[in-house]
Amino acid sequence: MTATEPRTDEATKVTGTRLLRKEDPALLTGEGRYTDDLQIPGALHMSVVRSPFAHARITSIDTADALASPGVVAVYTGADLADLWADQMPMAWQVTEDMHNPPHFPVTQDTARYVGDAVAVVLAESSVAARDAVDLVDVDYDPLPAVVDLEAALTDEVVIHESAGTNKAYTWDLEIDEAAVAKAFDEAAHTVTGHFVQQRLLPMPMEPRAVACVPEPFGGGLTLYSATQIPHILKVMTAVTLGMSEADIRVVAPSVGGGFGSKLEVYAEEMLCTALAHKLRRPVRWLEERSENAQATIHGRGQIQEIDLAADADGKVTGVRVRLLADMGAYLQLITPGIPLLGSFLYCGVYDIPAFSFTCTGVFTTMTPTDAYRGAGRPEATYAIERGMDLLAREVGVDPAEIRRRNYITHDQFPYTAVTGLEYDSGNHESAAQIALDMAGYDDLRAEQAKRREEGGTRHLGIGMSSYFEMCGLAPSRVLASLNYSAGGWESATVRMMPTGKVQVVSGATPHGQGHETSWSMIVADKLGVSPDDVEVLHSDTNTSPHGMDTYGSRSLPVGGVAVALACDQVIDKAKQIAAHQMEASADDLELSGGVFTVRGSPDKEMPMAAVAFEAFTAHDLPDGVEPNLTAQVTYDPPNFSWPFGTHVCAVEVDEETGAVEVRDYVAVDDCGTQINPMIVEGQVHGGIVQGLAQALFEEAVYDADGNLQAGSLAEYLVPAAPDVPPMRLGHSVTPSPTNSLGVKGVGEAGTIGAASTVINAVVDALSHKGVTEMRMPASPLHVWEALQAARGGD
Ligand code: MCN
Repeated sequence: MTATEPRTDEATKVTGTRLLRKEDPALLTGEGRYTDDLQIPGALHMSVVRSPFAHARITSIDTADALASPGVVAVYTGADLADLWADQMPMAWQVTEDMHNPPHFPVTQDTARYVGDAVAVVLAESSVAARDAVDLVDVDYDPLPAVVDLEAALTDEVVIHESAGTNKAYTWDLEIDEAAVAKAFDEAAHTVTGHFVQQRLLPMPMEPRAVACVPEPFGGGLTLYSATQIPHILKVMTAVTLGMSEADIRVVAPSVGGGFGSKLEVYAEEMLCTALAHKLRRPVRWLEERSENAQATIHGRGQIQEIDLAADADGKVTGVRVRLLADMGAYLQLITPGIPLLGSFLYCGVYDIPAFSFTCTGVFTTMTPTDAYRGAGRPEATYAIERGMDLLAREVGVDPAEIRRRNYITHDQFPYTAVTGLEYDSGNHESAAQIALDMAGYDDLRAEQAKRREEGGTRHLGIGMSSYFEMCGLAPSRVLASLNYSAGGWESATVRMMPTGKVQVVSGATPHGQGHETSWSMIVADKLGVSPDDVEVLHSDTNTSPHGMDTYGSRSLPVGGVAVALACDQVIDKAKQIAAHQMEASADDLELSGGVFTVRGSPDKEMPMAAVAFEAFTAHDLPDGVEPNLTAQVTYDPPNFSWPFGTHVCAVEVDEETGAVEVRDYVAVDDCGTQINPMIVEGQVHGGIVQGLAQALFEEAVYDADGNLQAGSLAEYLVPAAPDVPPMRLGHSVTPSPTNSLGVKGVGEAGTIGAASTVINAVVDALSHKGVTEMRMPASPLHVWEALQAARGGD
C-alpha cells in the first residue's frame, strides 16, 4: 500500500493489531547504531580512576607514571578540573526545603565516598592505553569507616558529608490526617505489621553506558552522544553544569540498548567527556566496562519498609501507616530523593482505604548512589501493601483473594479520589482479579495444596496473588511542581504530511527498546489514513526534536503518543479547510474516512489527504488566511496521571530440603486501557515480569561491612537467564482512560510492579503451614532456609 492509495474502511484499522516492530530488522541484523559504534576520527579515549575504598580521604595523587605511559595525553585529578564546573552535578528533586544535597562533582577532590567514586581521569589515544594508565595513577588513601547499614548511618557516628553534618538527607511526610489514622488503629479489630527489605538491585541494561562528545568544526558547539533515556533533560543539565549556552550543545541518543531507569540520569562521565572535549577541542569518548556498570551506574531500590494495617472485624482495611528508610547511597543523583515519594501515593494499593500516613527518611551511605529502576518507588509500594494484605488475610482467617475482594475500590467508584488526594481515572479491579484467578485455576490450586498438605512431603505448593495500580504518565506539570520536582510533565509532537502524502513525526519521547516508531506510526496511520510504512518517526536528537521530556515513568504513550494523535487532529483540521476550499464545499460537510475527504450529500466529490498535502505544499490555491504545508506541533500536558492496573497470580513449588523455588505457572492480567499494539504491550509485560521475578528470586547487590560490592559481576549477580524464566500466561482487560483521546494508559513498568509481591506471596504461602510468615528477597535457597529456621525457632 502506498500513501496515494488510501485505506478506505475500518477493517484496515492498524491500532489494536500485532504489527511487527519497525525497529527490529535493523536491531536484529546488527544494524543498530550504538554510541560506541560511532567512527570518530581523532577521538581521545577516557578512562576513570575509581576508588577501591568505600570511604577514604585522598591524601595525594601522583600522575607522573601514568602521564609517561605510551599514548597518554592527559591525566586530571578532581582539583585539576574544578574550574570546569559552573555548578555541581544536577539534582532535580528538592523534596524538602531543608534537604541536604551535599557537594557532588564529576571527580571528587578530597574524599572518596563509595567504591567506584571517580578520583581522576586519563585521556589517551586508545582505550587500551587509557585503561592501562589508570593502573599507574598512584593515589594515597587514608581509609575511613564505611557506612552500609541504614539504621547505623542514622546514628551519625561516621558522617559521610561533612558539609551536611549528618547522614540524614531529609525526612518527608505525606501529611493527611494523623488523627484519622490514630483513630483507625485505636478502633481496629485487627492490626498487622510488615517489615520488608527492598534489596539493592543493579539495573543491568545489555548496553552499558557509552558517551562521545564531538566539537563542531567551526564555532564553540558540541555534539554529545550518549546512551541515555533523556537527551533533552541532559542537554539542559549539561548547559547548567558546564555554564554553557544550550544553543552550543546538541545531544543525540543513538540506538540505546535498554536503560530500565538507569539511563534516566545525568552522569559524571557525560559531564567529563563534554567538558574535556570543550577544553581540548578534540572529541572525547568513554565506554563503560561491565564491572564499572555495577559500581558507577546507579542502583535501584534499597529501602527498608514498615507498614501497619488496621482493619475491622471483617478484614476491611480502615487505616495504613508507612515508615520508610531509603538508601540514597553516597550522593544524590538526578532524582534519587524523589524515588520513594513516587511510591508514597500507592501504599493504599487498589483498595478503598480512608486513613493513611507516610513518612520517609532518606539516608546517605557509602555505597553507589541509588535512583530510578523500573517502577521507581511503585513496585516497593505495591510489595508492601500486597504483602500486608496477605498478612491481614492470615490474621483475619480468610483467603487472600477474599480479603482483596472485600477491599477493592469498586468499578462504580471511579473516578475515585484517593485519601492521598490523587484521582484515579478508571479501573475495574474485581474483574481483572477474577480473570487472573480463573486463568490460574485458583480454586483447583487451593484444593491441590490442601490435599498435598494432608499427604505431607517436603515439596510445597504455594499460591500468590497481587493486585496493583500504577501511577504512570508523569504527568501534569502542576502536580509535579507540587512535589518540588523541577521538570515538566508534558511531551511534544510535530506531525508533517509531506507533499507526496508520506508523514514525518518528530517526537520528544526517547525510545530505548519500547517500539515507539511502530506505535507512533500506527497512531498516525489510523488518524491520517496512510500506511504505517509511510510514517517516519524522528526522535532522540535535540536538533531535530528540540522540545521533549523524554522516556521514563511509562509516560511515552499516554503523554507523547497522545501528543502525536492531537497533532494529527490539527493536521486534519487544516486539511479539511483546504479540501473544502478545493471542492467548493463547507468544511462542516466534510467527512474523513480512510484518508479520503468526502462531502456529505455529494457522493461524486472526494479528495484524498495526500492530494490535500500537495495543494498545501504548492500553495497555489489556499483559502485566505491558511498557511502553506500540512504541519502541526503540539505540546501536551495531560490533566492527570494515567492509572493502569491489574492482578498477577502465580504458583510455586518450594523444596523444603534444598530451599529451591520453582515458579510453576505465572498469570498476569494487565489493563493499560486501549492497546495500540498488543504485541508490544505483551513484550513490555513479559520483560517487566522478569525484572520483578528477578528481584523476588535472584538478584541482590550485596555489600560487605567495608562497603565492597560482593556481587559486582555477572558471575555473582544472578540475572535470570532464559531457562530461569517460567512460563507466563497473559490476559488483559481494557478499561480506557477517560482523560486522553486515545483512552490509553502506560504499560512499561506494569509487569515489574506486580511481580515481586506475587512471587513472594506465593513462596510465603507455600511455607505458611510451617509457620513461615516472612521471606527476605531474593528468596534464594539460603533465605528460604533461614525463614524455615526462624519459623522452627532456630537461630
Ligand atoms: N503501548 C501500547 N498500548 C498501551 C500502552 C503501551 O501499545 N496501552 C506501547 C507503547 O506504544 C510503547 C510501549 O508500549 O511502544 C511502552 O509504552 P509506555 O508504557 O508509554 O512506556 P514508555 O515508552 O514511556 O517506556 C518507559 C518504560 C520504563 S519506565 C522502563 S524502566 C522500561 C520500559 O519502558 N525500560 C525498558 N520498557 C523497556 N523496554 C526495553 N526494551 N528497554 C528498557 O530499558
